[in-house]
Amino acid sequence: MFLHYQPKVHVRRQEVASAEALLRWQHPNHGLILPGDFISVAEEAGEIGALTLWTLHRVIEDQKRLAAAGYDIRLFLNISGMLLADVAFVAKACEIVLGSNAKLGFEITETAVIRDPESAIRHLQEFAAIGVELAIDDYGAGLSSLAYLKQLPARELKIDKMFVMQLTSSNRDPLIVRSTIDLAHALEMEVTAEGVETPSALALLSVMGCDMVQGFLISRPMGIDALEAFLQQDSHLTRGVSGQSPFVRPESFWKRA
Ligand code: G
Ligand code: MN
Repeated sequence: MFLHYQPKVHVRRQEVASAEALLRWQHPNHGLILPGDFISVAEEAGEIGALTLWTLHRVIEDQKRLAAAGYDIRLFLNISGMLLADVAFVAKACEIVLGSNAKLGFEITETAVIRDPESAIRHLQEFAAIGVELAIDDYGAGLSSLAYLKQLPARELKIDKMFVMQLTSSNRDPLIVRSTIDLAHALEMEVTAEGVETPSALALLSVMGCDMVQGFLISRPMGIDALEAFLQQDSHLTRGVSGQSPFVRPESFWKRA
């Protein structure tokens, strides 16, 4: 198992705001396996807690390494909904986070909260209280949980990529995305669009007031070395004489693509 990181870029500030850790499994026979194909297996086998704590340790090491290199960005990891009801996991995770002094965030899918809202909300408040920023992941993909949304101590709402990937080719998705952005802002949350793959989607999201974007247009998930190089390149470009940010590419770039 190893981690890849995918940056989230702040649209107005034109800078990398944070990055999300994504677990990958390099299997000797089956090749690269993505979390969608093994997380549920780990959950069923009762191994998800141990796997997530392992990930947490790795992410803390990587966050410290980036901070030491001058890029003290927050690193997010995905937390399975199952673990939000697990008292032992929450206690251990809090202990590790408190001892780490690293800038961290947890991404939580909304469906996770619906299963056992009371303990989930209480545990999320414990994480928030020790400085872990919370993001609601894959918003819109599960059952709607507007009733819980307002109770969660989350600072960020991530719109599921299924709405973003068809943004400029569908009639309804732009309406859903725009109203979700407005809803999140009304609840004083920042909005991230995942699955941003085209310049036209980025342009539309920017006009709609979306705060952050993540997707193949900006970067594919990459190893920690590549992330550090990406951040280095980004800081040079944003400080550059032209004042041009790497995310604003010349017209010729899009014509090629
Ligand atoms: O559930 P979650 O949103 O954490 O899933 C992230 C997954 O989506 C990762 O495995 C990542 O490789 C994939 N992903 C990230 N950006 C894009 C994108 O722009 N398009 C598509 N199709 N997949 C993406
Ligand atoms: Mn996620």
